[in-house]
Amino acid sequence: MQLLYTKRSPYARKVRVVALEKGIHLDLIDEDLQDKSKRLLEANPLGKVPTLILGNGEAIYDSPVICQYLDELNDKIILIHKSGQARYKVLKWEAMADDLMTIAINAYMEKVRHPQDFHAPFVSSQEAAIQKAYQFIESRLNELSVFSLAPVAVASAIGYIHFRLPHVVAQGKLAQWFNEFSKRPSMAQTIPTV
Ligand SMILES: N[C@@H](CCC(=O)N[C@@H](CS)C(=O)NCC(=O)O)C(=O)O
Repeated sequence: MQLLYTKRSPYARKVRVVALEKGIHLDLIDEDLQDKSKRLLEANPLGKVPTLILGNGEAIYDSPVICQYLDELNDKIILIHKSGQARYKVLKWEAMADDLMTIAINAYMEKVRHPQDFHAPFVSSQEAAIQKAYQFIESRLNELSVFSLAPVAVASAIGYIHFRLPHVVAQGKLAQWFNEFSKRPSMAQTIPTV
């Protein structure tokens, strides 16, 4: 299986961590999002990463769907409970973490696109949303103490914020949790880089 990805993408990081934890080999194909490959544009109508291409050529996206696909490939370690309340709890955490990634990307990109005249109220509102999410996560760290896709998604989001918005880093107990979780080899191998 091939994973079209970038080393920066937090959504792709989540997928890569899932694959590493489950011992699933992915051929990583680094995409240039400023000059998308024909392969990416043919595989995914929106040209987004991550996109997974199966051996038979079928493409799978987006990251939540890829994570579910990979999780069902083997039982080495289960990251998404198979059914019931526990399953929806994990998926809800993932949804929140994915939106946190999107908020961070939007805040970062606004400054990249308009370095001289970025929309300061927009950036401030996005950064305030990140702080609010930090408080929410810190108050529920017990829900992230058992390994699943939930902490993987949350840590991938925080890792991206630390990478792109270093003035909005997590503090206190949340920082401690993040630093500890980041010691997992799957996390250490997927630290975002340009
Ligand atoms: N909902 C998608 C979001 C993926 C996404 O937005 N990826 C970004 C990179 S981090 C991307 O491909 N951007 C390029 C573009 O939108 O043209 C997922 O979870 O996979």
